[in-house]
Amino acid sequence: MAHRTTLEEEHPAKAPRAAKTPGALGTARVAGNEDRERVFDAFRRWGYLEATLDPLGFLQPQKRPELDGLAGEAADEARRIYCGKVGADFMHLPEPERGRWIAERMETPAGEVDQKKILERLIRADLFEQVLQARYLGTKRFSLEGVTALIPLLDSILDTAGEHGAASSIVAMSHRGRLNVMVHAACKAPHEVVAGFEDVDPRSVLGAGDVKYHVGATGTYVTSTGKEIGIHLVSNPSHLEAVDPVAMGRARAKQTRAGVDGSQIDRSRATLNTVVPIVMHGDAAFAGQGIWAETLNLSDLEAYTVGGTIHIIVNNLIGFTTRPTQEHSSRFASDIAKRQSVPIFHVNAEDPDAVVRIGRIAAEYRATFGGEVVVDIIGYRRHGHSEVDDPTITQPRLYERIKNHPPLWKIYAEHIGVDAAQIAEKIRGEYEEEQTQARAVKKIPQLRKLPEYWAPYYHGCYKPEYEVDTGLTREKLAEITDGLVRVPQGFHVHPKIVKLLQQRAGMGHGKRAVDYGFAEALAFGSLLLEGTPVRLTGQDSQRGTFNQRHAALVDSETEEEYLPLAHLAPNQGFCEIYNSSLSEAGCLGFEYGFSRDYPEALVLWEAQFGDFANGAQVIIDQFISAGEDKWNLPAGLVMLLPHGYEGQGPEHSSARMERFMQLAAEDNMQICQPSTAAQYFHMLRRQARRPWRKPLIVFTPKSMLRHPDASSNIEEFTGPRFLPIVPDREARDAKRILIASGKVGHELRAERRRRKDTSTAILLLDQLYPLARNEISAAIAEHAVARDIVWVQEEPANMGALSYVLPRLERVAKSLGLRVRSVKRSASASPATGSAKAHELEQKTLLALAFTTTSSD
Ligand SMILES: Cc1ncc(C[n+]2csc(CCOP(=O)(O)OP(=O)(O)O)c2C)c(N)n1
Repeated sequence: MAHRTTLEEEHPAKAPRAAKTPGALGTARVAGNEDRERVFDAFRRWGYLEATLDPLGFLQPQKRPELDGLAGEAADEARRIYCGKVGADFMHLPEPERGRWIAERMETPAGEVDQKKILERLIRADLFEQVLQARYLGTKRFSLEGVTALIPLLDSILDTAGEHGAASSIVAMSHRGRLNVMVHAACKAPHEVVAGFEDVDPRSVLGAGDVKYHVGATGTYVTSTGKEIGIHLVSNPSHLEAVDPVAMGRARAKQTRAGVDGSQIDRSRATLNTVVPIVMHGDAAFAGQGIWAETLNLSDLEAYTVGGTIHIIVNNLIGFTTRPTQEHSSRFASDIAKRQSVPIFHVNAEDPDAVVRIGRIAAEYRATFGGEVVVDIIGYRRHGHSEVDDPTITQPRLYERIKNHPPLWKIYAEHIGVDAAQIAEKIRGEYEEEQTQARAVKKIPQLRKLPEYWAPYYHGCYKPEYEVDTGLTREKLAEITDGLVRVPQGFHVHPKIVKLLQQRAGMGHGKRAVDYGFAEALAFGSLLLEGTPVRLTGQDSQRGTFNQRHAALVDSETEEEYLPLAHLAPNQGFCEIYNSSLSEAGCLGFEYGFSRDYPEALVLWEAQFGDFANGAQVIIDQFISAGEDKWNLPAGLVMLLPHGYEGQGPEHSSARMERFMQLAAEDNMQICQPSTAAQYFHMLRRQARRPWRKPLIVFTPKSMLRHPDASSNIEEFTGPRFLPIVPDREARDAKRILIASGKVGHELRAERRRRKDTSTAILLLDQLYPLARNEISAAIAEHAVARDIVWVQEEPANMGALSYVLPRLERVAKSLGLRVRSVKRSASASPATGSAKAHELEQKTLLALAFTTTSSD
């Protein structure tokens, strides 16, 4: 039988999840008050289920046996408070003081609200949409109508946040009501926003730019007491919820800027309250999207906390054509937030006074406890998913009801006894005038601008003048080394780490070759001493997945942590190196966001193995790769992706290099695979010291981390620079030139030694994008008698850098009169074999072929 739901049957008897902390809140325990308290506690716990939350009445109150039969003065009062137009769902909070605080707020009579102002805002929110509807029929704008109380809700949150010290707010949201928010919260001039509908200058955005309901906006909101709050509406892709971690990372960066003093960061409540993150969600997306669940889990972690985000679910009880019974296995879309200490306030969107009150409580809660809070504002969607969509096909009864339902401002005007017709006409006139102005606009206005801390940096296409030298003197390297191997008095160092520190001391003083782990520490240490902050996060990144980093030393008796990099000198840059939660999309999105607002810092995210980065594909595709092209927004984030075929199976080998190569265009990113420790050092320093800010994708080694062939002599750290291609000065009279990147290049060199081959040159391509054609030409031209060029990669033919590199190498080779062939594994659906022995066989064959393939094959 087909699944059928009648409207009234929706959410039949889905039991809410059991609360985590049963028991009374313990407020006002005066003798004789116990009964009253018991009654109140029952309503505090279950009342939200009986609240009247849906203006159209589809989401029926759910009767609870615990509240059945409770009568008397206390029960009446508690019912009025907890089962009205607000459903406060907070008894799952494990901290009793938070619960008490909320109960007290709920049980104290609501303060005055400015009803005239609320009415005006509701009219504005509605008529802004209507003027657009009248003028741009058949154009998508994702109207807010049905949940216009969002605008007074934002007013209330911002006004309250202002009282608690907010100087700016990072605001993220999807399509629904975005243009409305741009005008009424980010306070952009309506004609600038409306100009997006005119599409006046298509040539300026050929192949680039984004649709109007995705672009960001910066503006200034003035609170009811005249305080200015900078609003940063974050640009976002269509991918719902993908912006959540980005907004959080941006907020963290801005809070860090507000609290930083040299190497120290003040994260007091007062500092965190200066930047307030507000994230708006659709109900279907909130319940369904994993990236949001990952982001929520970051909220109370030291590495990520922003002192609480205020979440608003703009809940129209529908997702495109899908009703809630098909969207979430819970009564409310918001229930996922209950897994953490997050209060949820459901509020009927047609009680604007209650909405405003809840906005105030939510913002106060965040300012007081530094925790996440959810406001689930429940209304409806007046039109189809977009305005060109006919919703009567899928929800005929719902839309019949909506058709006859007056706009909120009319209901509210009547409720407060005001004749709003004149105000409405005046406001309509204003927006029509703005619309006329929009038609005169010749060029689509920039709704946002980069903050001033971006002024020293460039983006766009690469220019050689951006290059800088990255070498350091031996003395400087020795000085950094001494700082890196120093531990505080009384700190108990693990015996293995004692040895490691001794070896590192030897490396930095030129007594033994420097490996990758220490090369990285030298790069970070040097940058920190130059004042560049360093922030690195990833799974197990403090120690390093391959036991290579040891950035945080652990006291073997107390488990206390010590970061030598954070204690090099009093006036150094701040250093944050954290183990991340086990998330890719959430954590990578966060660091992208952080890098967007901290161009002075070297910001790195590390995958456990590069292959896992595709869990964050949406962040890679939508932000890192395309962010500059769509929104003209630069970022200097570094992604570290362990790579290399070492017999560890299909998910621990490839890092999906082909995906990054395919995304590369218009100098949107850099893709590197440094072949030696010194190359890694120069590449990291270049990324921070060069004024050009671009994402940097790095394929990092695994087995080569400590391999002598990839280690570097200390002299190589003295300079001058990173080489995009490492030439071969060993092979004389080479007839064949092998070009490879990463570990396989070293294996080819070892194979050459084994074969005592003197007729093969091996070039290591350390920068795959942008491809340095001149340097490649020059490195090839050093081998004048060579006839063949062979690209060698470990990946199958349909993967790796081959599709990108080969045609470009062919062009270079052609100009030199040479031919290019390639050696690779056969095309395969899976990146690598699961058998270590099969891997060995394959690898042997690959190396042999590289030395035997000829142009006549
Ligand atoms: C990740 C992702 N999947 C699918 C879509 C296509 N899509 C656009 S809007 C929408 C429904 C969203 O519903 P909801 O979150 O409730 O927001 P509303 O539009 O109702 O405000 C869908 C499925 C998308 N934009 N992003």
